[in-house]
Amino acid sequence: MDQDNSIDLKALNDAELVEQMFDDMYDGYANEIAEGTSILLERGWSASEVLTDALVGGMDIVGVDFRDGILFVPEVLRSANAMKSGMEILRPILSETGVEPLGKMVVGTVKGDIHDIGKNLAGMMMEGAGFEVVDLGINVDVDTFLAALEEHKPDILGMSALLTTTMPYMKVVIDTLKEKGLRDNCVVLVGGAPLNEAFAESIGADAYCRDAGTAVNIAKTLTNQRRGLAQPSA
Ligand code: B1M
Repeated sequence: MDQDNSIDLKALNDAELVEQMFDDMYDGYANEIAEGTSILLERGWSASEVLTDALVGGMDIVGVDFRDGILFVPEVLRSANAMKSGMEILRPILSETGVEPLGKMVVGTVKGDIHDIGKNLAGMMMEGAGFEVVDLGINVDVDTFLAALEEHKPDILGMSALLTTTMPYMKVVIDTLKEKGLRDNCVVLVGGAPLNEAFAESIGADAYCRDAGTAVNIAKTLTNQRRGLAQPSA
């Protein structure tokens, strides 16, 4: 399927290879992204360097042309698929942990929103840091979130939204938790490109996570704080 792409990726130096991966991400060449990811790892790049500098960098370029109407949904889906092929190789490395779970997170992309790359990344990084992660997927409604909180009793509820039209749904979930007296049972973390700290605060979340690494740091801090506090049961 990646017919004309006869470039020998191994023959390229690091900078050329990353540049080529940007092109391959743009063109949605999943096999080439997987190969490029493996080559960079073999050359000693860390998983997070490959992720940030090659994969996310490539997706940023796709995002700009999507915004400007140069790329459309089918093409961007192919790029997303290519990105996932690289992420699958990084997943075991990012998720590697030998320690006892630090806590549990239930995470999902909110109702109306099908973007899942960032949510998946945050999940992988959390697993890598030693958290158990229950991923509810995309387009998750409030009832599904509530059922998962009841079933898994997580320390953290993570929500992701990439659209300005879906981010208000996070407030629907938090308000429902409040109405049912469940809000204090877990830390609520929110993430996604259109959010910011002020928004997180305004909807009653505990914190906004700018990126997956930030999510890990905040999750550790807030779960430790919670455990340090004497929890009056229920
Ligand atoms: Co969409 N899309 N998209 N899209 N898409 C954006 C978000 C957009 C900014 C593009 C643009 O115009 N430049 C724009 C939103 C504009 C807005 O609302 N202001 C947009 C639009 C408009 C749409 C559609 C409406 C287009 C249409 O149909 N006309 C449509 C909506 C569908 C829907 O959801 N109902 C749509 C569809 C799609 C695709 C299906 C084609 C595809 C998604 C495929 C998939 O995810 N499986 C897609 C993609 C790929 C994008 C862009 C190009 C890339 C998003 C991405 O994956 N980024 C995006 C443009 C952009 O952001 N550059 C765009 C990489 C990812 C690693 O970053 O998700 O921000 P991010 O995650 C980060 C942090 O935000 C944070 O950590 C992550 C890692 O560091 N984080 C969390 C995220 N979630 C977290 C949860 C946490 C913690 C941290 O919990 C604890």
